[in-house]
Amino acid sequence: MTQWPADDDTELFDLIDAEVARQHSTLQLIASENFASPAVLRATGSVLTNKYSEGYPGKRYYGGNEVIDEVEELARTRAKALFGAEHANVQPHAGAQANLAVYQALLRPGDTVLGLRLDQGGHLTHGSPVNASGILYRFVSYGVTESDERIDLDQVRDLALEHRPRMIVAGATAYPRIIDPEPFRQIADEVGALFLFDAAHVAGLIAGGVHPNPVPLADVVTFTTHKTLRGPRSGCILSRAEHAAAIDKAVFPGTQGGPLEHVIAAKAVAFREAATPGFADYAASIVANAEELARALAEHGLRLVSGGTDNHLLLVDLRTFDPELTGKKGRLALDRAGISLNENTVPGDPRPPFVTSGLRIGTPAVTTAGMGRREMRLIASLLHRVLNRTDDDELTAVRDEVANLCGKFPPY
Ligand code: DSN
Repeated sequence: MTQWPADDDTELFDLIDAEVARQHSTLQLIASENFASPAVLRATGSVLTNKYSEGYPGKRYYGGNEVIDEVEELARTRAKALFGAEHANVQPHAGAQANLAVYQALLRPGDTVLGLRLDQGGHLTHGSPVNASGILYRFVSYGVTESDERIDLDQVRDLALEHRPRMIVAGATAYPRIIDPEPFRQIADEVGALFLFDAAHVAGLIAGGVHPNPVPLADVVTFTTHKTLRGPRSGCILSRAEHAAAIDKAVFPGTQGGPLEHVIAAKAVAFREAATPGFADYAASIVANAEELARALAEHGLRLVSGGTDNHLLLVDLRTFDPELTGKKGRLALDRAGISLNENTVPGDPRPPFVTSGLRIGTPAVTTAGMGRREMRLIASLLHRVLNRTDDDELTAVRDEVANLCGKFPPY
């Protein structure tokens, strides 16, 4: 038997215990987070982490991959079945790597691409000048309308006709409404562009049948597996068969080395879990909770971007509630009260992204924990108390109430 070093790293494992305690005693309202299932955690922590498996099932550069091949094939098969896709690449380490690989597969440096503005809900990999996407490709950004703060499809079409992009990207990280893939497909067809739908945030809502599935319409769909989909921290690419070879080549050897097969195994577990009727109920509850939270916050006088939500997140514009209160100040106060979320720019935000005038609030994790509409109303009142310029005693009182609430809904 191998003489392993003693399992006595209390310095590190005490920190993990502290994080377990934090996740059990504070409210997790970050829209891109969730609690992974015990089975997902088990696969992620398995001996599959020991294996090198550069290449793909049946075409590896290392021996001993007969079991790994079955694991990765299972993940690919389940991903394709869950979303009805012709091809799946389950190797991207994260959403950013998935998007970068798609660009490398289907674009040439300098090609023009349309994407949603970062400060109106887009993502760094949709053309930010500080990201490889914005450095290597010529991104042109569309935004939301001033009137109803929904994606301005007229602008998408006008920009597409003017710039003739090689690709149009739909998808967002801070947009509280359904993104309908149909008009994007039509515009892409009109100008001969490829259509990429980045479903990172809403993959679980699509799998659960509460949002339209972009797979039949888009050339490629990328997503992350750890947000609404509730799997391990990772990414995935679905595509039409005609793009399969180029995408596989762009993931490996194009942009990544050895795949993380323990995480791929955990993705397989998550895809199976997401195919159950229970998951469809879960996805519907995420949205119902977000709608209830939005209603209750509006009753407390907080303005919601676009007037509400029909997905897993809401964006609060703090400017009308308290012109002096920035997103950052709000988030820091909420952190002290045991409520975890992030500051976010809102459309037309005059403040920089590090300060912002908004808060992004998500319901995937609290819904996994079993909270429902009644708890959403309580959470709205706790949020309101903190944002209402509370003193230290009030923050402590809210923190105690948060711990009491979370104690009734332990995720593990
Ligand atoms: N960081 C993710 C989010 O919070 O939305 C996007 O990459």
